[in-house]
Amino acid sequence: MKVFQHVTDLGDLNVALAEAQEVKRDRYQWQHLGRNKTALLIFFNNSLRTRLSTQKAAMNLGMNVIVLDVNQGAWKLETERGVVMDGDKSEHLLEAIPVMASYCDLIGVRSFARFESREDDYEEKILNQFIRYSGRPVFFMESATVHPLQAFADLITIEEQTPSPLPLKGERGHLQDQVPSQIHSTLPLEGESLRVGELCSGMRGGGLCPGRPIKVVLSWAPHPKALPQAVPNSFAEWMLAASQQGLGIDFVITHPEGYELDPQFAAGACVEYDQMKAFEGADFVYAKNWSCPGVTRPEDYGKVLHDYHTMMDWCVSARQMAVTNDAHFMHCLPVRRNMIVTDDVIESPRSLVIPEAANREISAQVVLKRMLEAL
Ligand code: AN0
Ligand code: CP
Repeated sequence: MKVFQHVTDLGDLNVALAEAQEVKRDRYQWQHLGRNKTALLIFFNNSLRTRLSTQKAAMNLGMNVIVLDVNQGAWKLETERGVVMDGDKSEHLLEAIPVMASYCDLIGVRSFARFESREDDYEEKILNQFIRYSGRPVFFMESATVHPLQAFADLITIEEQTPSPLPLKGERGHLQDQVPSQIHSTLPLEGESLRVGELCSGMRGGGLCPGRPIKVVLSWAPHPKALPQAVPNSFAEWMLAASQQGLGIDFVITHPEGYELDPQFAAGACVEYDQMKAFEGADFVYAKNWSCPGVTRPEDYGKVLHDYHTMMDWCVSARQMAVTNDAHFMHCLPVRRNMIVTDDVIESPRSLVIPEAANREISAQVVLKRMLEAL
């Protein structure tokens, strides 16, 4: 693997999920792969989980790790070509990238959306320069539009928390032998594809039953500041891919009008503007704030569309969770309590925020392992 950006970079998700479980069984069994190899982790933005979990994953593989916080101690970097550099930026990305690449074997980059230009953000102007000019494998640690290490960890978490693991292709016969209460999910027969969005028309009542996919709901929630779309973009992309690969997931997105996600990530998803309706019968609720993606309102790209005080109904609380199928609560963290989710929901036994964060080490290790194997 030379680039880790999209779900397609990982190939078959059943294989990747099995590899994640193999990592969990013994995460130190590939130390030889990383011997005398160096991972460089470059942060243009803050991080707690990505920084620690990716560093830990690299160390599990026997790698050396260098972490650079560009805004703390490095020269301020110019990213535009053709600029007369008479301002506060002392170095250009076009020199910095090959220099940094000369000290390492793999490069991870975090560079959030800047909200200055939708075109620049959605063209991944910064990360694409790393891919083009570093000559090294590059993995995205949250870029302007995607956060694939998070989405992979989320998928691992959903699979683990589904009582009967999401079945592999061809296991339907095996599932039919089980008693209904053991079965939490199923998938189409070989050759059938799951129709994403069918849930909108035919929602089941409570109780798990054989022959039905699990229902995963991505819900917008209020936040005082403009946040990127990277996390919901990737979550949508990965849930839809999992669905299309037959992992038995019905995926629904709920948000106020104006927050429609870019079709390159969310096309085919069922969108329900009524949050309570979307939550009915959900098995997993994934909360996240995002700013206006500029799809239905191009002029509002990167904006918070309403005063958050008027949107507090969207904060995930016991009221919404009551209509779910005893759903698990998920969030990528960091989370603002009593904005995105109430204290009682995030502290409840159904909350997965800690195992989800722990799985960041696993998703990163699968990705780094594949990159080392391809060196
Ligand atoms: C970032 C975001 O929403 O993209 C990182 C989340 C992993 N969150 C904040 O900036 C608070
Ligand atoms: N979820 C996540 O990426 O967290 P950090 O921003 O702390 O890395």
